[in-house]
Amino acid sequence: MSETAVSELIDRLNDEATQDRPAAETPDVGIVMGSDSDLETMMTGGRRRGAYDAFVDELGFDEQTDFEAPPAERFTFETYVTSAHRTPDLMTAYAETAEDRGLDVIIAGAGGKSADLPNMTASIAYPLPVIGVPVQEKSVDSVIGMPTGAPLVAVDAGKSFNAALSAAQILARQHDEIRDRLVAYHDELRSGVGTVSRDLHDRGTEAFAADREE
Ligand code: AIR
Repeated sequence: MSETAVSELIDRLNDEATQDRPAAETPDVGIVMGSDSDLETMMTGGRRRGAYDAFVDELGFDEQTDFEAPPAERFTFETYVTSAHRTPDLMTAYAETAEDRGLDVIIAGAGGKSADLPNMTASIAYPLPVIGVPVQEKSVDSVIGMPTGAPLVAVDAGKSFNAALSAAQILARQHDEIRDRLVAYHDELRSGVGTVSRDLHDRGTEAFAADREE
């Protein structure tokens, strides 16, 4: 990220924090990641589905790309890259302005052994809840190892899909519509297991596995 881009983003966040926009028009969830190399794990999964898939495909959220022009969908998230080590000032600005910008919860993901974006964001954005996503297995300790009095909730390595569900659970305490969407998602999940179980048993392993590989 060029120096100008970093300063512009910091100015933008600070400006947005002064706008006092109605809650329905600001992003409900802020997603930050340490690098765009985290994108697949954080958003669209690859081997596993990610936070983007959970929000957009399962819960009907939309991505808000312009703070001043919200999409028609009521519930939204926004996405930024900010590194605890390469751009500590941008990380700080994001966390400091999060509440005033109208966010209700942050999902923060980072990888490597010094995955400090989630824990630092949680400390600065406090009392806003932060859900940490260790991008890799080796990042788990640095994400979750917080001292007493400095809270952070976290999901297992790579499980950004679950981070999105957890964020929605927090929002659902205020919004019945999100609660209903979460329940509908869970009902679908249950019935999917039922269908698979019945097919596996009734068709037998060989036929079931052959169809799966196609
Ligand atoms: N990272 C970036 N800044 C601080 C940290 N810990 C993490 C990113 C990514 C990993 O370092 O979250 O998972 C490697 O980043 P990159 O950009 O070298 O691919």
